[in-house]
Amino acid sequence: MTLTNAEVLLEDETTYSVDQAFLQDVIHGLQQTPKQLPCKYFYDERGSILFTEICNTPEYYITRTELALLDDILPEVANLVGENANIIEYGSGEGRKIRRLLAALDRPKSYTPIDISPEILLRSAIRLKHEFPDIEIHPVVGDYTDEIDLPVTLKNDFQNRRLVFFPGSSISNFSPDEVRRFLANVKSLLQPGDGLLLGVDLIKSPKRLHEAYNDKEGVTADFNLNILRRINSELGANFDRHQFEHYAFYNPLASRIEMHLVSLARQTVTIAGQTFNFEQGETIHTENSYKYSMRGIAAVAEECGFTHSRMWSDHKDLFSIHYLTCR
Ligand code: AVI
Repeated sequence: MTLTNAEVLLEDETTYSVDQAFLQDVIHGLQQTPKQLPCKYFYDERGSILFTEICNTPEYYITRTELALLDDILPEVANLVGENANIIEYGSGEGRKIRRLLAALDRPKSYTPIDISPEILLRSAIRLKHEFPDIEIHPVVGDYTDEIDLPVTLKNDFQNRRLVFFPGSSISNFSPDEVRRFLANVKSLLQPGDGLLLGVDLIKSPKRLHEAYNDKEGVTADFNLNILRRINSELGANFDRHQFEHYAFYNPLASRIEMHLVSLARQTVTIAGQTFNFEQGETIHTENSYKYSMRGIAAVAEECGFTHSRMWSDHKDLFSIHYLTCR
């Protein structure tokens, strides 16, 4: 069997066409000790639906707190951003937050959503064009962990301020090194004086955090286990998802929620002709979700070439939004 080919040979001699990057990341992750899988692979169609359901669970405070906070601060944000700004959003999603931002700003000139999924981009671009006919919309297909090539019209506009919008605390799922790389990538798109509006989840009671990642209905558990279903269906693997259990806990030393899948038995799994052995109790580390203090995120931003101009949090200090200005 060779991984350079677009097809892999299964045990029963049939061939299977796979996404090579996905296969290599899965094999590489499961060869590590402890085993791990990149959390970006949660988001196939079913995973994205489950994530939207997580956002609506009573325990997951992030989405509703950020939306309410954003509503409160929009007039101040509009003042900071000024008129005719070019808005760039990383990971555009279903668009609830950007709608509010675009409606609040003073005649924004353009909106550039960046997303890995062309379908999501197209859908949101059509809807937004309909709602905001005067705003230029320039969708860009791209992985926001990589460098982004902006549309030429935007590249050539040195006159109007750019604002990068990165809500939802998606920054939480980056390692400290990845955060620095990400901020450097954002900075490369900006001129001094341009802004970054960043949503960041805050350190809080471990109990509250634990509940948010262990909702009673088990939606987060389904979301976590869905990655095994995805590996089975897209890479022809044979994970038995009933032999794995969702396990999420707050690690206060690292200020992060860790999500794992724990093997409930000694078992062997085959993926594209390679076997992986699991001991009973062995885990696959599937996600980290880092929580920050206000001062912590301000320090990282300053270190990465931004001035920490303004920050807001809700009255319970659950969530924060930061306006960073490129130096
Ligand atoms: C997308 N991201 C900010 C979510 C988080 O809270 O880290 C992903 C998530 N994982 C489990 N629940 C939600």
